[in-house]
Amino acid sequence: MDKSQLISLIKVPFGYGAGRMGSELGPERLLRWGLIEQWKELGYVLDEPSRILLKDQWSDKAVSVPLKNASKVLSICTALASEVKLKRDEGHFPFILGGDHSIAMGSLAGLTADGGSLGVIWMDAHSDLNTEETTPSRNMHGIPLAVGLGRAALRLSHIYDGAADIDPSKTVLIAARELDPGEKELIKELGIHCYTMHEIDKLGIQKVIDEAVDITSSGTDGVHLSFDIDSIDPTEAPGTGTPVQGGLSYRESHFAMELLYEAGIITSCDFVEVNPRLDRNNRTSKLAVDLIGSLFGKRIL
Ligand code: 4U7
Ligand code: MN
Ligand code: MN
Ligand code: MN
Repeated sequence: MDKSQLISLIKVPFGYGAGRMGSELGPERLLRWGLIEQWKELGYVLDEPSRILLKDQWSDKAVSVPLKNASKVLSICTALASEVKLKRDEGHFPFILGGDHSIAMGSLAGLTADGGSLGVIWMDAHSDLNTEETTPSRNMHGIPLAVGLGRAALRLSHIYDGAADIDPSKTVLIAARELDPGEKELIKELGIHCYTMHEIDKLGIQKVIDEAVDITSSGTDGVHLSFDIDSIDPTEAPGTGTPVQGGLSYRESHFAMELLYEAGIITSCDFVEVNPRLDRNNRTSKLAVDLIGSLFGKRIL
């Protein structure tokens, strides 16, 4: 991201894809803790106050996807996809603020609709690679990457006309530590680069990010960062619906964002799964704002 490129903040206050509600409160809370002012202090310009996808864009019309709240999720994703595509076509940096992680299907559909090839960095305690067949919860925030890779019955092209599957060899998982059996099989079958917490412990976060940058940026037209706050350890980020022990430390997560800024490869971003209802003293919301700062070049000195 360079400062001449306008940032399009797309707020998606939507939490029906998760098992518990509350992430729909994320966007307003991050704004309250100074997200927009921080961008301005760093020298960025937003293309307009902010875009918001609202209730009237959710539909309850019947759909054939056998998962919880499928029709609401699909309608918000279709609306989001067209917004993301519009902003990308205008040359802006789409920053999608969730909301639960099911909305990433909308981001990916909008980003692939122009036919370019997209690298994806998925920072998450989970891989979000369940399908309609393998999901143990039937929650839609557990499937968006499988949909993005064309491995579920639901496809990105069902969400948005012209959207294309993402190449698994240009996809990297970082911070994974809770994978379901079907997800593990898919990772192996597709050969997805998966840096679990074990690899992060072994190699260090700097090497992991360096490799992820190479994998996702060579031969692609852009790299999308899909950042699930549950990638971070729950001691630092308790305000999320599916916390898992043993996550990224405070500094590892900041360092990762700082390195991604330095690499200069990220062309769009989802920031999801902050649940203010489950938070303690706004710790998670404040950390989220700080991390976004690091991703956009905020430095200690
Ligand atoms: B998140 C889970 F079973 N895998 O499918 C599922 F463990 O977007 C969790 O990464 C999914 O927070 C978590 O429901 C989705 C479960
Ligand atoms: Mn996720
Ligand atoms: Mn997760
Ligand atoms: Mn979650």
